[in-house]
Amino acid sequence: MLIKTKKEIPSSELTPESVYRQRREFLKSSANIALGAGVLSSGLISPTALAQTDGLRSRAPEDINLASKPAWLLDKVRNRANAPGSGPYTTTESLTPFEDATNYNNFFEFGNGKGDPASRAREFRIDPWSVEIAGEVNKPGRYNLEDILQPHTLGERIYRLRCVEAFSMVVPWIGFPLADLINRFEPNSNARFIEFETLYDPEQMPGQAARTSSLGWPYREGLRMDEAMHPLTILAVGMYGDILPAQNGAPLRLVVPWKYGFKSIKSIVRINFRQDMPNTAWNDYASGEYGFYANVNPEVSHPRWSQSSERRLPSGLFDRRIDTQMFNGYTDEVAHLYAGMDLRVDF
Ligand SMILES: Nc1nc2c(c(=O)[nH]1)N[C@H]1C(S)=C(S)[C@@H](COP(=O)(O)O)O[C@H]1N2
Ligand SMILES: [Mo]
Repeated sequence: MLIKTKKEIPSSELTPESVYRQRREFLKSSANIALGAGVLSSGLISPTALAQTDGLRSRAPEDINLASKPAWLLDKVRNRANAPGSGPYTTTESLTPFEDATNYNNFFEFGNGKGDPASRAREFRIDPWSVEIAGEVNKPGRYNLEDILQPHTLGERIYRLRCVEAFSMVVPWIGFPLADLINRFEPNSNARFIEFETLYDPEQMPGQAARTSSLGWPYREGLRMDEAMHPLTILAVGMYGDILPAQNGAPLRLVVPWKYGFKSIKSIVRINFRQDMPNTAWNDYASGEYGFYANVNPEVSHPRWSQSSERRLPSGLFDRRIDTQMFNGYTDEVAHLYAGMDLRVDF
């Protein structure tokens, strides 16, 4: 059966139209003020970036779903070192509007509907937060988020995100290379894979308690060590100029732009260095449909739909369908990682 995307909830149903309009007008004017005041005159921003003010401004506090927003994290993210979009591997494609990227989400811990994460994660708690570093490393331990992030300089990366369900977005992330974190904790020579785990907390995450939930919890993902060390692979703590909203994986998530979105695991609490390939949530659920590698590949169909094209958000009156690119357009950077592999077998 071919899954049609028409069942998906249009973003207009998620936010009442009037609220949405007012907010956009407010944000537009505040973005203009901020730009006029300093950033524009400093010459840091290209005309392309300027046209994409959505990526630059900080949010009004009520626009970020979270029970509380730690001041140190807000400061760190808002004061990121490089100019917007100036990092390596950026793109000039139009950004997906903030409202779409934050109201059309897959985060099954909060439910199966695309609007569930935005509506059910409003009071998600990220303070305190800690991450356990485990397995084949010289410096294992449980570290609080502030210590995890402390030495890292944040930068902005504008990446395409291609979901295995064949919708896609362009998102300005704020984060740092995963490789920098890996090096700090000194994996030993047994470490060939890295495994990530999301928070397990059914009290906060109703999808984990639901009888209808399909995935096993906690959500798990993994990468081969060379994929994890690749400079495109980042840990993100922010997007659109501000900290991550709960529905996008606050406070810390992975972003691996050449792989289907499900590899980019959200709200990470554990990073485990391993000798063997880890089990992963979607592969455990349906190994014939979701592989460990999950590289974006227009030539290898999902058993139930083609992967040759994608619907680029925002959704409007008409779907915008574009061709899907091999490795989501990052072939020059990553193809060498898979030299000699049959990507139909290792999908
Ligand atoms: N823990 C966890 N991480 C997750 C998911 C999830 O359900 N749980 N969904 C994945 C999928 S399928 C996609 S497409 C992306 C979506 O990220 P976004 O909501 O920020 O666009 O998150 C990925 N990370
Ligand atoms: Mo996805």
